Amino acid sequence: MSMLSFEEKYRVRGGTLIGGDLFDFWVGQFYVGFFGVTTAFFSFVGIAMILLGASMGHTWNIWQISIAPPDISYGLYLAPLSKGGIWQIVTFCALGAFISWALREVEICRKLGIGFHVPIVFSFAILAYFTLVVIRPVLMGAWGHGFPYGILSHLDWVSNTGYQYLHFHYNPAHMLGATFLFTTTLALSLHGSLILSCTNPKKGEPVKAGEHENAYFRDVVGYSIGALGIHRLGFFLAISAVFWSAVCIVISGPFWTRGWPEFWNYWLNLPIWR
Ligand code: UQ1
Repeated sequence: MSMLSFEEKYRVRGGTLIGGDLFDFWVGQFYVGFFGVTTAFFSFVGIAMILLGASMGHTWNIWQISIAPPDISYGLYLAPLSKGGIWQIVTFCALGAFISWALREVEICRKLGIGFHVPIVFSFAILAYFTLVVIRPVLMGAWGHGFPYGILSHLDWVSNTGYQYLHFHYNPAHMLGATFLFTTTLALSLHGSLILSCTNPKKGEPVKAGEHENAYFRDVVGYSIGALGIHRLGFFLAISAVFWSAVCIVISGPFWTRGWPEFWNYWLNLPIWR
């Protein structure tokens, strides 16, 4: 892999959060660090537990393998390995690996002297998972409210949980989450196509830059948000999508137990109509 011009200055010691110089080294092109070691450890143990859980199941069909959480009757206690305990260990390892990865990103940001935008946005993704398997189950009083780890089984869980509230599209936070999700894909498609169009001009023509990018959007919609602005907009849209998705599921159960369409009866019940 080619060396970037600033790599000499970036590949230096320091910037670590923990462990000092002990893990401050690279394996090939990959920075290790204390959190690289913990990421590897949690990933190894977590995947080993998934394989153990799969071996105790009734199928090796990749679509049907599933590691289920404990029965609701176990509440917030630890369950035997074969009765959801594996799910609990996998959940712990997954969070250990995700958080380690985010902290490794922080160490790399510190070495590069850049902002912490990447680990901050990634922590929103971790928050979404944490909401589903820890915050909501704890608020509802049982680990059994977490979702099962399987390709089809987690889809069944989403479908069943949605129908439990009759129609999730009437959940106001779900509306915001879905709208931000679609707007994120719109913004990224506009941005990705604009950058590709400027960096791949007709054969023989020079690569275009900022002026052309601004001119294109001023001509087509009368406004250009700018090269830095589009990334700030993407950052905002992406974390908003994840944030409202987390809100939409955490309020379903702990805050609202009936069908979501019924929620809007509050409007008809306002005293102003009497
Ligand atoms: C934009 O205005 C812009 O500035 C030049 C970009 O920068 C590279 C973009 O990628 C995009 C997509 C836009 C257009 C965005 C809006 C909100 C008009």
